[in-house]
Amino acid sequence: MNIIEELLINKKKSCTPIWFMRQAGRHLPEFRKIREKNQNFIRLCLNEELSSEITLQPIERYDLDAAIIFSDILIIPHALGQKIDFVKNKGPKLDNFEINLLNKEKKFFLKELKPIYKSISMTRKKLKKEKSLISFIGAPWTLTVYMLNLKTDEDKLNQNLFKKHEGKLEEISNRLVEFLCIHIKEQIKAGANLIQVFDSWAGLLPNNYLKPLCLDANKKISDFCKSNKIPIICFPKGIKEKYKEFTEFVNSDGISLDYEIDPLWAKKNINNVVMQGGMDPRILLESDDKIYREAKKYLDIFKDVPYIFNLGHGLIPETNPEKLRKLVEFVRGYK
Ligand code: 1CP
Repeated sequence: MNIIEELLINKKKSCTPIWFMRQAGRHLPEFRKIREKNQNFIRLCLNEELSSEITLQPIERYDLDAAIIFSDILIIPHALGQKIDFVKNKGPKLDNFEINLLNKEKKFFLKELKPIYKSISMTRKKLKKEKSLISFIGAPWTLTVYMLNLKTDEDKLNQNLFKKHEGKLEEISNRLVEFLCIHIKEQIKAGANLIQVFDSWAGLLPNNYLKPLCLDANKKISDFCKSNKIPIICFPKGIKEKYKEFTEFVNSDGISLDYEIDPLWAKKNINNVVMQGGMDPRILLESDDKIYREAKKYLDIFKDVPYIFNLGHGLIPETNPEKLRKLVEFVRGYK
C-alpha cells in the first residue's frame, strides 16, 4: 500500500505526505510547452501518452507523494455528448444542456473515456510503488454548474437560471451520480489508488439546497467508494462551518479544507477523518518567509493528527515553480 492510501485507511500518522491540487498543468513551463502545440484541451486530456507525461511532470520536479491524473472534471459532460470549448482567459463554455444527454448508453460513455483509463495504467506502471496515483471526479452539483451554465462571470450563482431549473436539479444530480460511479470504478480498475471529489462550487448553493445537492450526492459517492473499498477524499469548497456537518454525514476517508476554513476550528470540530490542505494558494506569491510561516502554522496545528499537506484550492497559474520547490523542502524538513 502506498503512503496516502495507508493514512486514509488506517488513520495512523507516520509522516505528512504532500501533493498539490492542480499540480499538473497550469503553472509548469514544461506543461505550457506541450499545451502550446495542443490547442484542443479535451483532445489533450484524451491523449494517453501526453496525459501520462503531464501527470508525471510535477513528480519529477518536486518528488511529491502523489500524482493526480491529468484530465478534467468536464470530461464527463464531454463523454455525455455536451460540446465544450475552453475560451482563453474566460474558462470553459458548454453548449446548451439537454436532459436526454443523461440517457447516454453506458458503453458509449465509457468508450469516450477509454484513453483516460489507458493513461492511468501507463502512469501507474511508471510511478514508484510508495507514491499514490489519484484519480478524480467533479461532484454532481459542480458539474451541474458548468453543464447548465449556472454561474455568472463574477462567480456568483445565476439566481434566475437556478430558479428556472430548480425542479429538475435533484434528478440531474442522481443521474450524474450513476455515471460518476462508473467512471470512479473504471479509474480504480485501471490502477488509480484513490479518488478525490471536487465540489468546487458547493459554496454557491442556497442553504436549503446544500443537503439534497451537495451532502446527499457526496454521500452516495462516498458510500459507493466504501462498498468498493476505494479510499475517498472530498472537497466541498466554500461551505464554511457546514464542513462539520458534511464530514459527519458523508463519512469520507479524507476531507480537503479550503482556505476560508480556520485550521484551529477544523482541528477542534472535525473528527474521525483525515484532514488535507487548507493553506491559501495565493500565499505562494508572497516572500519565502511568509510562505514558511504559513506552512508552519498548518504543520503545527495538525502535528499530532493524520494530515496530508496540500493547499486550500488549486495552484494558481502564476505560481513560481522555485517557490513551490522551497515549500516542499520546508514541509519535508519540518520536525
Ligand atoms: O488552458 C489550459 O491550459 C487548461 C487549463 C486546465 C488544466 C491544466 C483546465 C481547464 N483543466 C486542467 C486540468 C485539471 N482540472 C486537473 C488536472 C490535474 C491537476 O493538475 O490537478 C484537475 C484536477 C482539474 C479539476 C477541475 N477542472 C476543477 C476542480 C478543481 C478546482 O480547481 O476547483 C474545475 C472547477 C475544473 C474546471 C476547469 N477546467 C479548466 C478551467 C479553466 C476550468 C474552470 C475553473 C478554473 O479556472 O480552474
